[in-house]
Amino acid sequence: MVSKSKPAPAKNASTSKKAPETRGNGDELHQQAGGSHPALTTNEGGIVSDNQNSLKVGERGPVLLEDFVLREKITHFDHERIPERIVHARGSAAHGYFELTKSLKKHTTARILTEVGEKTPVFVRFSTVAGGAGSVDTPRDVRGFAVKFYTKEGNWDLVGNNIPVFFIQDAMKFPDLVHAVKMEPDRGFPQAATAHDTFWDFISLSPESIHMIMWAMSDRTIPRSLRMMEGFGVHSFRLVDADGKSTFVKFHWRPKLGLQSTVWDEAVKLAGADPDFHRRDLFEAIQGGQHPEWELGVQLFTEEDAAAFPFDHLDATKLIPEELVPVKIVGRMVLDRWPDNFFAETEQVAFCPSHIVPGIDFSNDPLLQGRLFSYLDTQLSRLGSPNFAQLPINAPKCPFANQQRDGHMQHHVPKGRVAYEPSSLQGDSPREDTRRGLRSFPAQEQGQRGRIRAESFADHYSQARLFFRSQTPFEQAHMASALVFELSKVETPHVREAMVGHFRHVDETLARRVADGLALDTLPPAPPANAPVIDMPPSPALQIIGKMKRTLEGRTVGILIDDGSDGAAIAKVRKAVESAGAVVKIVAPKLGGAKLADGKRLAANGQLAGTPSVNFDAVAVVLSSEAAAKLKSESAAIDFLRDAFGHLKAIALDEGGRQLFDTAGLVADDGVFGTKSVDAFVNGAKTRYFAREAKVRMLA
Ligand code: HDE
Repeated sequence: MVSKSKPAPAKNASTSKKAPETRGNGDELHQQAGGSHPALTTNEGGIVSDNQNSLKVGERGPVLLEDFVLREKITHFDHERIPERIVHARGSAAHGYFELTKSLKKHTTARILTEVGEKTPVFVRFSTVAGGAGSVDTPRDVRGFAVKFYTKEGNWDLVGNNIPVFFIQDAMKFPDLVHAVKMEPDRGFPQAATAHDTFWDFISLSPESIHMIMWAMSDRTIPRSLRMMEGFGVHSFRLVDADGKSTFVKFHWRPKLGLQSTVWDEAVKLAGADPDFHRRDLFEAIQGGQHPEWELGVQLFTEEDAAAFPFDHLDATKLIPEELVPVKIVGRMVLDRWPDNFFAETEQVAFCPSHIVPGIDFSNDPLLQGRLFSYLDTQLSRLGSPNFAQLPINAPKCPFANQQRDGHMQHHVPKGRVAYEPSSLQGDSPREDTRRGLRSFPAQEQGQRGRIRAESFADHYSQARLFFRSQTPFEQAHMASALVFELSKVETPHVREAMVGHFRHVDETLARRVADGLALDTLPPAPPANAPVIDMPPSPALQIIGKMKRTLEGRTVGILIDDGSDGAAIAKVRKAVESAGAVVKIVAPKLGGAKLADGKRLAANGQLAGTPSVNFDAVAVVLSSEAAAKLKSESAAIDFLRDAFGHLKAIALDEGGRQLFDTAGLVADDGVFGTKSVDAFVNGAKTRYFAREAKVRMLA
């Protein structure tokens, strides 16, 4: 006999406090008999009597085609996926608000930049670039940083990255760049990685990419958390004031928690330990009330200022050093609400750099100009209809009206006869407004038509040199090692050699370190440079280590315990860590926790085998001698300490912890503390121990 019994209704697992949407009027007819759950219905509202069994002839007979309930359910399921983004497919997003702290009234009419204290809702999506939607969170990759401001004057999308420059100067090259970085078309790998032949082949033949390559090989592309990244609008935009005067602007986001990155070995291990590391981190921070926050900064400059720069600001492979044009902080952005539904919001959000508001305008950056076309175009294939703007996540939160009509999935039901303009038949049909409307800056443009690359875009190496020479020695070593790692995955010798040739223009010592790491006997020749390479004064603002904040805020400390651990020592560490603004997670061989020395059981947040120390910013190990002896033969416990040490983290140890530390063959340094000196540990955990690195790995 086939069972017709129904499983108990699952508890609503939604994180939202709102009641699940009932889609319908929720009238008495549609209440489940005798319960508080709404009745399960078809899309047409018909109440479903059996959601477990399809309609059959007899118990073991064929299923009937007339089972429209089954067909509707399966058909909908078959069409659940939409095309993932061609780039930036893997992303995580959150809601929040932007608040202006300093008015830019002198420069723009855009209300969002003139009304101090006004809060504007935002939706922010962070992403990796190269991998598919299901790829891991921690590959070496640029991160997208896209902000949709729902302003009172319409939506403004600032679609940026966590790096202030880009690989190419002209949109014409974008499909080539992306084809080169994505998995190779004949073999279908590697996923989410630049470390392969086609990427480096393209780069070796595109010297304009070398500056961006310096950034991509720095620790900027292996961030510790999405909450600890900077963001950049990249291109120059224009601010336009009430008199029509324009000022150029570059936008910057500064994380309140400071910049922080992982080390490469940690990023690689995180990919296995938690493929969703960044998404989970953002989710847990927001759900836990630690709302991530950024400052908005602007670099403002005039056409005349720009003429004096030793580079062209319209070239997206160049940045404007802060020493040349300071970054003024004008606002703050807080992310305080996780989306209710991943697909409806994070997947369906459609960012377009062409979405601006009056008072903001574009520059002639040829990369930006290409983007103004691309994003609208891609939404049509991704979301399937020009009506994507009507989706709740995309719709403006200010009034909007026009004569655009119909199309797939039209949600609006416009009233009246008039769907055109000019018209005289309907008093309430929308009209243009020359006073308040979007206006383009009336720049004078002239010149010869042609497929031309500006002379002023010719210098590809000076800013690459500026970036490399501005880094601390630790960061330079990470960059050289990243290059050796990446190029060691390249099978074609001439591609590796061509890259080393380019580095000779950046910095001869860098080229030598990479050549040495690849075991090249001679330094390949440098290719001819199109323009003389100039030395600019180093810019410490380009470092990460220099911009790390000494803080434990927003960080996580893991405490490894087992049966017999000292409860008082654990409590002391927890208290000190929590009062420094960090979260504590207990790790034990068994999830149910451990029976402490005082007989009480302490539950764990993670089982040791599945919770390695890469999950944490610092660790404490509190163990009885017996447990330490037992864990000597548990590689997860040994690796817990070895990795924490190797990833340059602070470590606190009690007696038993110290025994395990010795078993792991580690030698204490100034980043290793006793659990008795909790304050020293908490203070020490606010940073990483870069000087330790020379003891744990051979860097290029
Ligand atoms: Fe994008 N980019 N891009 N890009 N980009 C897309 O739009 C494109 C560029 C950036 O979270 C696509 O909706 C071209 C620079 C972010 O939904 C696509 C060019 C910067 C996101 C597209 C660039 C970015 C995208 C893919 C060269 C930093 C994710 C799906 C002219 C300033 C937005 C989509 C999100 C997404 C095209 C270069 C940032 C195909 C043609 C430079 C953050 O339209």
